[in-house]
Amino acid sequence: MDSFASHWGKKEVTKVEKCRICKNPNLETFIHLGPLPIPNGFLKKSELAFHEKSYPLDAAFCQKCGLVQLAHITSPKVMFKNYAYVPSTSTTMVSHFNELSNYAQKIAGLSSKDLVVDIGSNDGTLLKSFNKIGVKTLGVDPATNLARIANRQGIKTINNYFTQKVARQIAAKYGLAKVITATNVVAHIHDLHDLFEAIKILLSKDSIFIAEFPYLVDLLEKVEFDTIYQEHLSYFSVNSLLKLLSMHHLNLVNVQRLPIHGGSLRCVVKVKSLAKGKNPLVGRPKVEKLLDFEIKRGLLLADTYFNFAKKVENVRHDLVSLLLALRSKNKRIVGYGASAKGNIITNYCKIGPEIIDYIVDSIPFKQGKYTPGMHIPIFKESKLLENKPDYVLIMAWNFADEIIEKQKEYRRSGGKFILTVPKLRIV
Ligand code: DWN
Repeated sequence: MDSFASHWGKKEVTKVEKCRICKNPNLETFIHLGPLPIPNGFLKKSELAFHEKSYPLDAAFCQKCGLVQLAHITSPKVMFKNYAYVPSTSTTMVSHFNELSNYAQKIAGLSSKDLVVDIGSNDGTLLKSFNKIGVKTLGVDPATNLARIANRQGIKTINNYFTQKVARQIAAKYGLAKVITATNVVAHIHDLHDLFEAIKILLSKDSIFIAEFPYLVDLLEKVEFDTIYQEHLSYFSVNSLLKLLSMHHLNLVNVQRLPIHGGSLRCVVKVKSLAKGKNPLVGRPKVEKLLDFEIKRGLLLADTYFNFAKKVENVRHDLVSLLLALRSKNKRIVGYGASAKGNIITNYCKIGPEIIDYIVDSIPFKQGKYTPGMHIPIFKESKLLENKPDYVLIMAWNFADEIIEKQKEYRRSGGKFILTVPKLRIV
């Protein structure tokens, strides 16, 4: 039985006894947001009457390797078997993935004989961009509903978790990958050592692994506490990532900050001891620069995280006060984007249907359902102009520009948007 199955079995929650990267047993928990329902646990009306499980949600800091990580982890089976996150519904995401595939082609020199493997390939949106370039692609994703969508669209997808066992099966059947991608999935995986050994099985000396994940500095600086939830097990800095890669003889050859998802890192990784000069990859100065930046920002100090926890309390207080003040003036407020982070905000701040009348969302799977915990009804986006509420709390702030542009008619009619990141404001 591989490490994945042996770890979980029937358990739904496990306390993290030691750091996921360096095995340090002295993790310092700095924030308690839960217990809360899992943030993608949308409910049908018929399910509202039943007991809804909540799961621990607390984050800890490892002084030894710098990794910020959840102090309890919830079984992937609870979270990912039928998954509600679909990037293809956002033009921001589609254009981001097109840029990523072009970037990968440029630095890896992809041709039609090359294989690209996407870990956590979701509905195949990223692999579609690679297909346009004309390379062979293969997705791996544990969400049965999403793998089915991808396969139906001709994006070959293995419906499973990406483990060493699956990597060996892929290598035997399809050969090694020229590029492996993992966008917003590395932070979701508990056994990072199994993950990187599995990645190495598929990497040749000329291959590259490109990972994108939210950047810890952005989370701290913009108080993006609503991105701390049961799906996100790790919150990476360059410092903690380097510690992890060095344990697997992997090199971080380039890193860049991206604005996507409230601030992310794009990391280019290669197998160590590569022939010099073979790849036009930018050198490591960017890595060193970000490492220095992180030290200056206090990312190696526990106090930084305890101070962050105090800022989160302030955000909760200020947001709830604003919403209650608007309601006291009989203003109607709705939400926009039934996102995982939105469900953290509503559950942590106890913002229910008595404050937010409903939420509009573009994803058909979510429309007609209710949010986990607070049970706020979700409708199609068209309800906004039909109903014309006074205020819209954007709960998918990472797509605020796209949403405000899409709803300029609502704004022209006098509607106002409430944004929480990077600071609480009405636009
Ligand atoms: O890591 C993850 C991030 C990348 O995405 C996943 N674990 C889960 C997921 O988090 P999320 O649910 O907060 O994802 P989104 O994509 O930020 O959620 C956006 C929500 O907003 C979706 O439900 C779709 C909706 N939306 C909309 O209604 N109209 C989005 C856009 C752009 C729109 O125009």
